[in-house]
Amino acid sequence: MTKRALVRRPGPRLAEGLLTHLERVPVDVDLARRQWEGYVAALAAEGWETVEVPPADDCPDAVFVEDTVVMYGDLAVITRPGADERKPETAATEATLRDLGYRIARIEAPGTLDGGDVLKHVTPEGGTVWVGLGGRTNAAGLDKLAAHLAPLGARTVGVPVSLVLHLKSAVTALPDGTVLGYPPLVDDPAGWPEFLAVPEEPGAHVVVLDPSTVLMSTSAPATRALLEDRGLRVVAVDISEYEKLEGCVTCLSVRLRD
Ligand code: CIR
Repeated sequence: MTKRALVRRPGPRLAEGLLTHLERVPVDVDLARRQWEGYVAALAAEGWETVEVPPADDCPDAVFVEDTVVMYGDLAVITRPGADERKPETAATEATLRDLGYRIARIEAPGTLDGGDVLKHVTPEGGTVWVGLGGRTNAAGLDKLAAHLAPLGARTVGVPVSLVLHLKSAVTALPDGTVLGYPPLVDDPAGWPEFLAVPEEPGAHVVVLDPSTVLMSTSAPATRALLEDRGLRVVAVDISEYEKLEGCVTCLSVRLRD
C-alpha cells in the first residue's frame, strides 16, 4: 500500500495566523519554512509520499491543511471551517483530492467543522469518529459528517472542547486506540475508554505513521520517553513556529488511504 499524505507549504503571511487561546508572539517565517521542510522530510524518511495542495498565499493558516478535509477510506469530506478567514482554504484541497480519484462530499452551511476537531479510530470491526464541539465545529457540522460516514460503518460521537482550539489539540490516539491527553486541557479525561495522561501539553499530539511508530513534537521529551517505554518508536520534529500559532504535528498533514 502506498502511504500518502497531503501537505501544504506555508505562505508569506503565516505570522498573521489566527490565535484563540495564546498570546501573539513573533513567528520566524524563514525558520517555519525550514521546519516544514523538516516535517515533510520526516514523513518521507518513514516511507510516506507527500502530495502538496497548491499554496494559498492569502490565507495565513493554510499550512494547517488538516482542517480542510476529513478522510474516511476513499471518501474525502471537504470541511467548512469555523473561522471565516479559513473558508477559502478548502477549494484547492478539494481539487487535489478529486484529481487523486477520491470521492468528494462536503460539510454545508449552516454546518461548520474543522478537521482538527475529528479524531478517528478505525478497526476491522468498524470505526469510531469523535467530533469536538467547541469554537470551530458546530452541531450541524457534526450531523452532516455523521450522515456522510454512517454508510461507511462509522459511529460518530460528539465531545465537548472548551479549553483548547480543537479536539486534537487536547487528545490524539496511539496505534492501539489509547487516547492520550494532557489532563489540565482535556474537558472530560474520564470520558475516554482508555486514557493515558501525558506530562506535557504538546505530548498530547501524535501522528500515527505505522502500527509501531508515531510522529511528535520535540517540545515533549518526557512524553516521548513515556511512549518509548510502552514500546513505540518515536520520530520527533521541531515545529516551534507552528506551536506559536496553536498548530501541532497533526495539523500539518492529512494521511490518505488507497
Ligand atoms: C487556527 O487558529 O485556525 C490556526 N492558527 C491553527 C490551526 C491548527 N489546526 C489544528 O489544530 N488542526
